[in-house]
Amino acid sequence: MKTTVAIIGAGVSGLTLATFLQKSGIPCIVLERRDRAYIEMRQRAGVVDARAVRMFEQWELADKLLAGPVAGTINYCLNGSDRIFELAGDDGSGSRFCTQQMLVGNLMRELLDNMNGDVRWDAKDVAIHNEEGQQPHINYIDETGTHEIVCDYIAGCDADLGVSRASIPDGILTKYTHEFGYAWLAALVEAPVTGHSIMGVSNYGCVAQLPRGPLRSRYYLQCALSDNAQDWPDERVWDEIRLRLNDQTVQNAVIHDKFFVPLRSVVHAPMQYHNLFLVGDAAHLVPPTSAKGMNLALYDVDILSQAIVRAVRDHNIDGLTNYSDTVLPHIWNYQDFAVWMTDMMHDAGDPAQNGTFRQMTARARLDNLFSSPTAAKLHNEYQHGLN
Ligand code: RFL
Repeated sequence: MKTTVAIIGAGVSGLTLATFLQKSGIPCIVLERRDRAYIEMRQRAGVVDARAVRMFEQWELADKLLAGPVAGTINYCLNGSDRIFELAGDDGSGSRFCTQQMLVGNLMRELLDNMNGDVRWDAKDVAIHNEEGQQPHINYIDETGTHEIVCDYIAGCDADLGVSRASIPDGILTKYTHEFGYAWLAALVEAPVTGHSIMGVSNYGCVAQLPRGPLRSRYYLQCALSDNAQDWPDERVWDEIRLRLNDQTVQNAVIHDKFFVPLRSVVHAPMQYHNLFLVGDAAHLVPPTSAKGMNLALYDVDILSQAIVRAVRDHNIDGLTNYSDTVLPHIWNYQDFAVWMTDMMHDAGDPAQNGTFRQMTARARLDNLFSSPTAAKLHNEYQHGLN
């Protein structure tokens, strides 16, 4: 089997890239190790930033793919005292509340039902062959047997633990990483956000509540890296939410799932090797405090899809040659933003001999967002998505 682009991974980046290529008339095949039902129910991000909204608009896909209202405000409350930050632009444009699950479901319908796209679910043992001077090809196994796909380009959209980055020989990539030293407990609850989305700072650690559709929300609570499910029975989750929001009126609700996310930042560079291009979480991770992981993945897709279209249609490979150099400055800007947000929102664990030095500088930074129009403007630019 021959195609132009083999895409490894049918997450948000793989499906978006496939949709853009298919719309451009460029043949591609997506290989996904899980089944469609699993991908459709995976719940993660909740906001598509304004830059990504514009990207979908340019492809005339925004109306089909994005649902949900503009994210107009965020409550950076401090020990329960409201501090409402205005996010939306003067013209009402801005980031949109649209869960990753909804975007992925809509992409699948657009790609498979409307565009006749080719996604191979349950593709196991994907092996990438990307040696210099040879035609790239991919082998995989499914229930019908062993298959080979010969292609011109490979997009590694298979996240941090996938095979794409792992296929690059040792010594080519540099890994840059930062561990924050604490984690988030993420709890999906049967209760909507009733007012503003909350990113709360408190003397007991960070607390966040973000919408996940009209009936549900996800709470995030700062916790220790070593914490596990036994440490956090449902009753404790609700007690901590009430404590950190300083609001005893918050009612317990059904908790659908709980999991732990260690907060860390990672960049692997360069983001390409011969004809393989790394996209999204395969190349970089940001802590979810920044709410940018999915949006950075969409940024990579934007740059890569344009480069592939130019290479195939105009035989101009400059965009592909420069893919990594084009994308990485944006990624580093957002790594900086993520560190800034994460340090500001959390109790970073001051050593006893320092008093609460880091906590105090974090609070000063938060105050600045509400006292300095310049700081607020810069924050808004990052939230909307830098060009
Ligand atoms: P995905 O979406 O994880 O998709 C990767 C796909 O690759 C498949 N795969 C393979 N397929 C074939 N062969 C293999 N060997 C394979 N190995 C893996 C997987 O099955 C999967 O289908 O990666 P992608 O496309 O790079 O997208 C990245 C985003 O999903 C991620 O950055 C965001 O979810 C991060 N994130 C958030 N981002 C935001 O922009 N805003 C948020 O509010 C936000 N909240 C979050 C988040 C991530 C979280 N977790 C779970 C870390 C909240 C949380 C809790």
